[in-house]
Amino acid sequence: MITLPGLPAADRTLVMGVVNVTPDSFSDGGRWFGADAAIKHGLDLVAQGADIVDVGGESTRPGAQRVSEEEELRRIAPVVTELVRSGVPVSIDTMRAPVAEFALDAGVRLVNDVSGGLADPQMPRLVAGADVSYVIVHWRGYSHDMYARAVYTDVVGEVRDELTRRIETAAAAGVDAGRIVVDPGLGFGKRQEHNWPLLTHLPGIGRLGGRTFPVLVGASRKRFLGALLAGPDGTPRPFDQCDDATVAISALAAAAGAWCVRVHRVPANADAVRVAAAWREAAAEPGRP
Ligand code: PMM
Repeated sequence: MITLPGLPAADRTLVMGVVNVTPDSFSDGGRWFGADAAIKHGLDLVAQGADIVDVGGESTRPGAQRVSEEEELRRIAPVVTELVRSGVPVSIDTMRAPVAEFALDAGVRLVNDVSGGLADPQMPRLVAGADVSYVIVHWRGYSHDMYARAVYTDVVGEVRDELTRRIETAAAAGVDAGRIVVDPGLGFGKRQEHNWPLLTHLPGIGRLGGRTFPVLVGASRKRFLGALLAGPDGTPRPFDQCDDATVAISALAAAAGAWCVRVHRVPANADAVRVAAAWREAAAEPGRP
């Protein structure tokens, strides 16, 4: 397993628990909107086995409109500050450099930029100047019209090419390639049928430009799972009934060598990554036919 400086190290895939401090997030919007509830939820996720807690103040659910920078900061500031103070390894989920800057000053260990540096060109330079890792997510545009950009002839190849360009931009701004994590951006400018080949090609998603990057997978409660599990009349399964499917993806992604899975419900996913680690270890034993 790849180890990143300043982040938890384990001989298994890491589990990132999600704290969305938003009234309208795709999968848990509104539940942790107040700072106190969000802080408690972050601490609970750690107690349940999360290795990292990802705090976000802007919803990226399909169709979502942007919030102002002031509002995003107001939402995340007390949560990031208190979780860092409690010793939690915190990741900041933001596309805005000023929000990331606040979080970096507060002591977060990872910047999770779902736009991969496209939304705010200042982001890579900011990260380069900080002693942290940087998640570059594949993204083609803001949520309000992201499905218009979901046009691919070879989704795996195009995502790899576009991630490679984002990595080059980040490296040119001074980001250490050894601190970069890549993420195929499931659901971001992708229709249902685009997500599955990305999942089945995870090792290739991480092998870019002659280097191997750690891969983060964020499948938790996403629409493509609801669509997969639709009822007989075609009604998608509600997102909060997709946690078992998320666990299945975590096990498969971890068995394929993912560095980390980003999930809303931690306990069963924490078990799944341990099952996968045992699976990988047994599979790697020499001498078997
Ligand atoms: N997905 C969401 C938010 N942040 N970050 C990364 N690195 N990867 C993702 O797939 C991702 C993310 C949207 O999910 P949510 O609003 O349901 O938490």
